[in-house]
Formats: sequence, C-alpha cells, structure tokens
Amino acid sequence: MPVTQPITLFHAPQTRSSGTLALLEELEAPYDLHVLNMKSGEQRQPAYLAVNPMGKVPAIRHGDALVTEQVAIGIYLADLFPEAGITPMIGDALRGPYLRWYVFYAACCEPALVDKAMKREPGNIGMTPYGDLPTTLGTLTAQLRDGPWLLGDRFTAVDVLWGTALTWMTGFGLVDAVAPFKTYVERWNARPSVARVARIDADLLKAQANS
Ligand SMILES: N[C@@H](CCC(=O)N[C@@H](CS)C(=O)NCC(=O)O)C(=O)O
Repeated sequence: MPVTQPITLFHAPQTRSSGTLALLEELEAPYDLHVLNMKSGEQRQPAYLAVNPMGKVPAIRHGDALVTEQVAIGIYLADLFPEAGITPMIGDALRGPYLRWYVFYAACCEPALVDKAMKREPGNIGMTPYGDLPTTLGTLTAQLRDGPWLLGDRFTAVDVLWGTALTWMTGFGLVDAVAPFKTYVERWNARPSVARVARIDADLLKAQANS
C-alpha cells in the first residue's frame, strides 16, 4: 500500500484515539479526521459499526486497509513513516523489545488495570493472562527506571502509547505516580504533540457541545 494513500483517523476527542492522533502528529503524517460524537452514540450507529463492528475508536482507513485496535494501528502507522526516526524497523536490535512493549500494553497492562478499575477478581495467577497486577506494574516500573524512554535513550512510537496511557492511569489514580511513572509522564507531556492534540480535542469537544 503506497504511503501516499489518504489516512483517515476515526476519532473521538479525549479517548484512546487521542493517542493515535498524537502518533500521527509525532510522525508528521498527513491525515484527516472523521470525528465521532460519543455522547450521541455515533459509535454504535450502523455507519460506524461498518467501520469497526466493536463500536470502538480508534480505527484508521489507509487506502483500502482498515485497521482497528490502537496497538495494531500504532505499529502500522509507525512502520509507514520510518523517516520520522521513531520506528525501530526489522533488523534494528530494538525491534523485538519495541514490539514486546506494544503488546505488553494490550495483553497485560490494560486488562490488569481494567480488572482493578472494575473491582474484578483476576482469579488464579496461572490462568490470568497478565498473572497479577503487582508483577505487571513491577515489570513496567523496572523497564522505566533507567529511562528516559521505555527503550532507553531513544524516543520511539511505543512511548506515544505508554506516555498517553500512563497519563490517564496516574491521572485517574489507577496506578500510584511512583517516581519512574511520574517523570516519564512529565517528559511525555512536555512534547509539542501533546499540546497540539489537547488543542484539537478541546476544539472538537466545544464544537460537539454546540451542535
Ligand atoms: N481494544 C480497543 C479498545 C478501544 C476503546 O475501548 N475505545 C473506547 C474509547 S477510549 C471506545 O471507543 N468506547 C466507545 C464505546 O464503547 O461506546 C483498542 O485498544 O483500540
């Protein structure tokens, strides 16, 4: 698929798709937005269910390719724009760890925190995909301890996912803002892409409130 095909992000302000928007900004990728109004339930209308039957954002369309799930979208977009310099490509020693930390988010960290938020007992450690929450968070804390970024000195696309996620996780008090998380979140939030996305989302929310 040529990169020159248009990219459309299906986006709702201040949701997981804001992380995808930040990635597009970091990649300096051309894109357009298809904005959904979650309050009016647009994500559950047939038009959007034809895009993502799960009724969730983000989703992207790139030419004929439709991609859902923020982790898949992140890997896909970062691979499309290697010239931005934030994608460890195949052959780079960081490629494996880079994929590991993308998948760790969706396979371990988010399920563990959603269980916690919903006050659900995770059950037997051997049957739970993430084991237990302390081990999951301990593994992440150890990885971030040396910093400044998840993979060390180099800022990569996976930091967009983790920076965004740890901002809301610490913001909502789902995880304690221990030193490695706090400094990482501050470092991420100092990036210009974060301010740009905050402005875009604020304008979209205002427009939706007035519609
Ligand atoms: N597994 C999906 C989860 C996406 C998700 O939960 N998105 C939320 C917004 S943060 C959503 O679209 N919720 C709308 C709804 O369920 O009505 C992913 O990682 O992309």
